[in-house]
Amino acid sequence: MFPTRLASVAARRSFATVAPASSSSAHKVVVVGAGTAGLSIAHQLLGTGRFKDQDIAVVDPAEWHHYQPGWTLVGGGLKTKEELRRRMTDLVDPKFKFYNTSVGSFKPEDNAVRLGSGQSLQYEHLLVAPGVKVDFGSVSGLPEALADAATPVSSIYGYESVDKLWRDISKTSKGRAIFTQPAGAIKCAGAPQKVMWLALDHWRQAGLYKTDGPSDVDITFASGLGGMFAVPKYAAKLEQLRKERGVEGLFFHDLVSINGDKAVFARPDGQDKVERPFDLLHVVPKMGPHAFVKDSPIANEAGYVDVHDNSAQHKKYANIWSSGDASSLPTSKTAAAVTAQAPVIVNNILNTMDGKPVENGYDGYTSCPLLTEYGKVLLAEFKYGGVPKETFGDVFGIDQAEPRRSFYHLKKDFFPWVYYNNMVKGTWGGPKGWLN
Ligand code: UQ1
Repeated sequence: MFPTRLASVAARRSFATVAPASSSSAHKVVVVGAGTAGLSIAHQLLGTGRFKDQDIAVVDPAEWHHYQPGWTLVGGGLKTKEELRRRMTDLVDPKFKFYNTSVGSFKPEDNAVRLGSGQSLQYEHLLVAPGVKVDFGSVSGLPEALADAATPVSSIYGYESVDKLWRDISKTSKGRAIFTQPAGAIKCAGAPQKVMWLALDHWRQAGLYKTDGPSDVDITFASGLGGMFAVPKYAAKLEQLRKERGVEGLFFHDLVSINGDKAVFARPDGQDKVERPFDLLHVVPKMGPHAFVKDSPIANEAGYVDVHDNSAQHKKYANIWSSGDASSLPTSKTAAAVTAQAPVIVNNILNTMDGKPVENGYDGYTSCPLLTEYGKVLLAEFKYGGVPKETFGDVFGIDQAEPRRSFYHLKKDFFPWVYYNNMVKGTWGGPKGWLN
């Protein structure tokens, strides 16, 4: 009797692990990506109480989830990269089926996603939120320079190199520091200058940087774009700061390669390339959609998931939704944008399940808490069209283009806290406060 019982336990165990793929491959909602958008929306859906265990599947190959808005703080020596990450398995609710693997391809005509493992998942609704790829290869010589601890070349846009910038800033006591920003869409368009403002403040406090005369360290902001920021109201303030602080602005200078201690920039309209020597170089590479999104039937021409601007519903497939950096939503790529997109998408998925119309509730809200020095942040908040939509301006009648200490504490202390305690758990609505 004893051996039989053991045998039956063993049999059950092996059944559990070798169960045929089809038995667990149909879900009400499949969420691709367990980043800010994927986790917020998946947990908000679960929180409605309308889903049973395993009704929702989450797909992501990563072992770690990173609070990337905090990486500017790592660049400025204010936080460690380790304190900003969590294990995926600690963030994904056990009521989800978690496929800790990559996506191979989308089969929207069959309502299916094929995983990298070969398994197929059927869905009633699909949320596509895998983010964008940071293309370190877009600047020739960059991968090699980042990997070499002896070069003064860093990038806060990758876990491996995010802490190299602060080492370089602390080591630098003279010479030319160049901070770049590429042409094209990137995550958090303010980050390339946030780290520059912190570096400037650090050197200023160390007596190495003077805004009103010759300095030991000189600073250049080299951008592939035409100005400091895309929204006129905040661009004006940031351009004023740049001039007041004596930072050189090289606009329409798009970094294309690193040759030893020289940075090479492409110029528009067939103008000759510009070469600049540096003693410190902070690089922001180009970014773009992952190949499995770009080369799929759900992408637009640019490679982003082709959704309506105000509902996030796919333009061709009514049961596909997209949020965050991978979506075609024409706003800037931030976690703050996701706070406003998530409740709209959750409502729209439920409405569609109930045969009700979708709401066009997303107005393009996004935000950029822009560090301008240690202790101060300019809190840019805006919607589609670059129109300011200021949470505190509207309540307290203040001008958020003015850098403030209170905004600094929001950025450095409150947002990282509320992110892991509430946002990824589906209970944070950004400017709307706590949900439920
Ligand atoms: C926000 O909710 C959030 O997420 C936690 C951020 O972190 C990245 C932000 O930068 C911003 C601006 C918000 C929006 C919230 C308020 C209160 C303005």
